Amino acid sequence: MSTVNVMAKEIAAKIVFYGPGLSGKTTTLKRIYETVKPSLRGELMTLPTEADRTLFFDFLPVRVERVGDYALRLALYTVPGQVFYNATRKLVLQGSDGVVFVADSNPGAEDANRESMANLEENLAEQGIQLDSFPLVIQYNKRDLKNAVPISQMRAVVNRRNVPDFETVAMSGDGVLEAMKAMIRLVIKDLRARKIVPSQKPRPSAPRPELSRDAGSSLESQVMRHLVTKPDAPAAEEPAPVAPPLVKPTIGPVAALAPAALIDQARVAEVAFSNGDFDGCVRAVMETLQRGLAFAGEASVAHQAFLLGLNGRDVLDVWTRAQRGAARIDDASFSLYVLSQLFVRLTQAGLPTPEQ
Ligand SMILES: Nc1nc2c(ncn2[C@@H]2O[C@H](COP(=O)(O)OP(=O)(O)OP(=O)(O)O)[C@@H](O)[C@H]2O)c(=O)[nH]1
Ligand SMILES: [Mg+2]
Repeated sequence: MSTVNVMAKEIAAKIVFYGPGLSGKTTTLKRIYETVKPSLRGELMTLPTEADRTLFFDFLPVRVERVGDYALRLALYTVPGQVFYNATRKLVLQGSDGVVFVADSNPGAEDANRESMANLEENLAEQGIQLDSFPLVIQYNKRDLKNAVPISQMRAVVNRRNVPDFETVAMSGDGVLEAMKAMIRLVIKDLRARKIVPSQKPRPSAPRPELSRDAGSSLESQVMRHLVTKPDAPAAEEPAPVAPPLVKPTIGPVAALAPAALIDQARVAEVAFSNGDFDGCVRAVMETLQRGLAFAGEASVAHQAFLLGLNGRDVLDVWTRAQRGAARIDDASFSLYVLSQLFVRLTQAGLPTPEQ
């Protein structure tokens, strides 16, 4: 869910890469990570199994320096494509502002593409969202395959809505940024239509901008100038201003979402995770959860979770995993995920208040 901090003039939007198993979602995110200026990106967090399949989700925070008067912060997620991870897909999809659907051009993947698109539609509908009016972009990935399914056939299977679509080769990065660019444009348009972001007002003192195809394209070029590093791109007319780093390198994606009062504790959990100390990670998450939930007021943990709109079963699950000990990587990653949810809920609730 997009959040707008009017005081800080910052918009945060969540974009999810969706699609069948092995279609190239994680590879796409890795290419984006490599392309974005280091000063504008956070850590890429991936949680693969031994066979390199996404277990829970991948996450990459990216900061686009300016959209009009606002700084745009994007949280890019991939879902696990394997059919039996639907519960995880639903969780990751919650509160998303746009979806990049990564379809597989492999001839054997036609059914999987169709089923994954239907699954997206169904999971969004459960959240009260109609795909017809939701920002959606399609990548036809693996176009390098000699026997790639013809585009017209791919379109017939996954693009009945005629949304912007792109041929991509995530392995080399071909087309990936074009798709991302279209996604950003649609998300911003949608945020404006929903009046979450104010429309760009003309500035009387500013020189008249050159005519562009539409309002979005000038915005888009502004966004991309700040976002992308292309080694072979011609030099920009004026040097892009140096942006402050999104997060200090020592802060990972979970701590980056934390309110200031909880950043250090969240970092303890993240550092434990990256050191393979999964027990320590789950314990640190539990302590941080307790402190964070306390911002909801004096009440039982269940009531605090309820007030913040957190799933009580998830909170209980973290508790159980912490008590049980001998935590594994999935215990730790699940705990970090629940902690991220808490941070998002706290931000939405405006907690902690300055007095706290
Ligand atoms: N030929 C070709 N292979 C690709 C391309 N993109 C990804 N792959 C390969 O496809 C396989 C799966 O890629 P991933 O990015 O892990 O796929 P995924 O969609 O994240 O898969 P899940 O996490 O299981 O849902 C890997 O072996 C990639 O190297 C591409 O554009 N062309
Ligand atoms: Mg993956």
